[in-house]
Amino acid sequence: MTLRRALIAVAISLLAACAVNSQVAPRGPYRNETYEMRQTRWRAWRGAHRNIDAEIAAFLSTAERSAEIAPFSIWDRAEAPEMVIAPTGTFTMGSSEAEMSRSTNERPMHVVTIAHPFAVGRFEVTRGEFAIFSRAANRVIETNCVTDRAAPGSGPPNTVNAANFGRDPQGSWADPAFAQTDDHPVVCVSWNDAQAYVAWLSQITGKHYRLLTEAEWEYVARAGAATPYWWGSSATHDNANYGAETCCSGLAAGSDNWVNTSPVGSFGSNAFGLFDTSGNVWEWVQDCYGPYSEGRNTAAASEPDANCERVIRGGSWVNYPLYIRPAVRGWINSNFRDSYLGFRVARDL
Ligand SMILES: [Ca+2]
Ligand SMILES: [Ca+2]
Repeated sequence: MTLRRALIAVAISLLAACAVNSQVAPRGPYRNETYEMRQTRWRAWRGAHRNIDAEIAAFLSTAERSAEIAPFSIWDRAEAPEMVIAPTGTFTMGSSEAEMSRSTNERPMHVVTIAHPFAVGRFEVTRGEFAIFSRAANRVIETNCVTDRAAPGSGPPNTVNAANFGRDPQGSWADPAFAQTDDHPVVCVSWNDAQAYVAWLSQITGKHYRLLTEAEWEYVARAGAATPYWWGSSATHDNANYGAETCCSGLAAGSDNWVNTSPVGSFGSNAFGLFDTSGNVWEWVQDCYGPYSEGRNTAAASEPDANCERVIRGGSWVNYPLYIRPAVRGWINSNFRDSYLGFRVARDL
C-alpha cells in the first residue's frame, strides 16, 4: 500500500469511527425534552401514583430494604427532580489501602450507619430544572463563575481550588463557556445557590428538600460497592464522564463522548439507581469540610461554622480518574461558582 493510500485508509477509518461514535452515543432521558413535554410526562406519572405518600409508607413498612430492591421513584412536581429512595444500611466510608493514590483525608476508614431512609435525586440537578427555579423565584443570574473561557480547551487545573482557572465576568450557569442543553447538569452554582434551590423546592412541594450529608453522599455513590469505583477497580470512560488521564483537561473517549458536561443519565446507573455520581460535575453536599480523624463528617451533617468551606464530591468532566472515586473529598468556599461544580438534592421521607 502506498503512503497516500494508507493515509486515506486511516482517514476513512477515523471518520467511520466518529460516525459510529455519534450514532451510538448514549443519551440521557431528558434529551430534547421541553418543559411542556416534562409536564406531560409528570402528569402521566402522577396519574399512576395518586397517593404517593401512602405508597411510600407501604414501601418503607415492608421487608428490610436492601440494595437488591429496585429503586422506588418519587416525583413531587413537574418542576422538581426525579428522586429514588435510598435504603437504610451500614457502609464503610473512606478508601482502603488498595486505593494507592488516595489522599490522607479519605482516612481512617470508618463504619457509618444510615438509619433513616431518604430520597435522593436520580440525577444531578439539570440546567433546565435550575432555569425553572431561576425564573419562578425571579433570581438574578450571578456571573464571575470560574471558567476556561480565556483559554478554551485548556481546562481548569486538576484541583478543586482552580488557582489558575479564571474568574469569568460573563461566566454563569446560563453561560459556562461551553455548550449545554437543558438536560446537562447545572454548573456555576454556589452552595448558597443550592440552598436557595432546595428551599424553593420545599416551598412548592410541601416536602423537605435539602443537600445530602457527606456520609449520605458516599453511601449512595457506593451503593454497596467497596471498590475504588462503584463499578469495580478501574476507571473507564464507558461508565462515567471524566477527563484526560493526566492533569488537566476534558476528554471524550469510549462511551464518553463529551469534553465538557454530558446530559445527565448518559451512562449506566449504580445499584441504587443513581446516575453520574462519579464524574460529570462535582456535587455540593451539606457538610463543612473536616478530618475524619476528628470524628467529623461521619453521620449527620457536620456544620460547626456557617462560614466554613463546604465539601464537594464525585469529580467532574475535567478531572482525571483518581478524582471520580466515591471516597474522594474536595472542599471549597460556599459562595464559589465553577463550571465543573453542580449538585444533587435529597428529600426527607
Ligand atoms: Ca469526558
Ligand atoms: Ca457527579
